[in-house]
Amino acid sequence: MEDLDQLVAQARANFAQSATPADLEDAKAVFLGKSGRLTALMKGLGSLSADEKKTHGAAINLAKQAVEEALQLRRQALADAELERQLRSEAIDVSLPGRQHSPGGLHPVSMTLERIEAIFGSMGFEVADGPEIETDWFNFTALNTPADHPARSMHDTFYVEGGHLLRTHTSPMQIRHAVQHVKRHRANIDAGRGMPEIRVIAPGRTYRVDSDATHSPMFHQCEGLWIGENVSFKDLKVVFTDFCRSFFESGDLVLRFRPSFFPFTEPSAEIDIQFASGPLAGRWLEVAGSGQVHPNVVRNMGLDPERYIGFAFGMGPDRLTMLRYGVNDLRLFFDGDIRFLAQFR
Ligand code: 2U9
Repeated sequence: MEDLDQLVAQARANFAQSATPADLEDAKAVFLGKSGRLTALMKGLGSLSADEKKTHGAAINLAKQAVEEALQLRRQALADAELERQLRSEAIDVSLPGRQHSPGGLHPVSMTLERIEAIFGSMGFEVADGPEIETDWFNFTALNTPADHPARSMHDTFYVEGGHLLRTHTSPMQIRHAVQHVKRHRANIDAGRGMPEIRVIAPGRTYRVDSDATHSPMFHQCEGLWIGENVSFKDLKVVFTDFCRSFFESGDLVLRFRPSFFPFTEPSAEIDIQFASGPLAGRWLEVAGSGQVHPNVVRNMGLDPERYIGFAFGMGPDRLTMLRYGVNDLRLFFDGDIRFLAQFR
């Protein structure tokens, strides 16, 4: 009969060389499978005498137990190794520093828009909203812009299908707000009971065909409008002076109003500011345009310009932000470079 000791030693060697559970199952089959070597020896007992069956059978059983024990030890060893591998691959080194998620922050121009809204809100101004894709009427005609005005030309304005355009200023929102306000109070106005004053700002994105260090195709504007039965240029000077001193946190900042022309205001004036101290001290810096709303525009709101009068202004929040933080290239606001934007967190 085959040397059982050699068989058991061979089985242990094969199991030890089995690197995976599948290899081990193949090695097991060589000894314990249906056509395995130990199974064959058991089948061979049938041809022996009773005494030989007894002694050989016992020896084969002992060998089978040894092979099964070796098989079980190797299975456990492979399972332990696999568990160890998993633990290593999923191990978390708790001594590592946490992942730094840098906190977000508002865009500097958004901070400026919020600041503008808060300051004018404290003076009783509402905040208007409105479409960025506008009609010719609300963007130009309602604002007394002549049919042949250069601003209407393609080289200044982005036109889209159907004769619509990307608004070139936020004035359309002012007109829309005023028209709605007048409609709401039409009965009282016509009955001579008047209406609550229109006091609104209109911040938002505007679009012009232009691009350089101080111009971007998309930029921001904020306009203001105060219409009542007796709102004068003096009121404009007081309101805008208060706004600038609050916005720039400079109580001794001074303004000057320089005569100018806009189709939608008459008289019109550019507004310059001058700081008494700091890096920009002594220089006149243009920050806005303004004027008394043109009678034609008052009429386009649905009001009688003999009875209703007031002022309007327009400023550039991007420019105010550049002045406030000393930024010298407008394009930095729109490049999306976190290294630049993180400075304002
Ligand atoms: C209505 C009536 C009048 C808004 C005004 C300006 C003067 C002005 C620009 C200056 C450069 C905006 O910052 S900028 O891009 N604006 O100069 N805007 S008066 O006048 C209005 C608006 C709405 C119904």
